[in-house]
Amino acid sequence: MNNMLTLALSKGRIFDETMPLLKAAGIEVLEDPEKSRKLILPTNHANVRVVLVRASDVPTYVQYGGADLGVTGLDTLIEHGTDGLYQPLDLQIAKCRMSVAVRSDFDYAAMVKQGARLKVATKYTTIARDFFATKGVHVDLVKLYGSMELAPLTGLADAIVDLVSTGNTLKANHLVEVERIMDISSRLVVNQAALKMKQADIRRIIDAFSAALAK
Ligand code: PRT
Ligand code: MG
Repeated sequence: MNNMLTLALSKGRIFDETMPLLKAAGIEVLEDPEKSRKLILPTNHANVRVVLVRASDVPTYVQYGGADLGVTGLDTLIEHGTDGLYQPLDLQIAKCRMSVAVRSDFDYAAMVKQGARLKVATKYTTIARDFFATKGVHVDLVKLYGSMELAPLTGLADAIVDLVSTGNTLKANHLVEVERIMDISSRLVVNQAALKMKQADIRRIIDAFSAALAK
């Protein structure tokens, strides 16, 4: 088991968009996570396996060595912190942006100019706190775990900080994007001890991924 290489992925867009990169590295996952209930998926390499974890658990698995490497959104990585994680590559997948959104009838610019205290609901409290601190805007943060769009509609908050891709979810809930905080994509993260112990195998994957990205 000691030469086993374990890659942590989350189901959905990260799994789907990592597959072509793995293929470029000669690695093929032998089971479809949408059809199987297995959490450990074998590959065509006896010493490479994929473990399926919640997106927000990927950095934890890699940090503590439950997986040697993983793929995680920059949003998740910032919120978790980068201790013990080597980040060799921006994989340019699962792209979106982190934005501030408000109800279309809320005058965000005026509130910010007046130095008002904004109530902001988000799952991304670290990113939100840093962003508004840099702007010098006073905020009360309300931590949520999902459906952020509902917060301004129910009076729970004035604004949300959330990921936006097409913008369709905001539009469907009569919210408008008023600031773009940062562009988001997914990163390859590697356990720092594994990087030393399994250097050749991990290097091979990093090199194959970066060659595929350069195309
Ligand atoms: O869904 P679950 O609770 O299991 O976990 P998760 O939401 O953390 O995982 P997942 O797989 O949904 O997201 C994994 C990563 O994909 C995130 O950490 C981001 O880095 C990235 N990503 C890229 C996105 C999106 N695009 C995205 N659109 N993550 C979430 N969304 C959400 C967005 O917040 C909005 O509510 O999808 C909804 C639809 O977006 P629109 O703008 O296209 O309507
Ligand atoms: Mg999701």
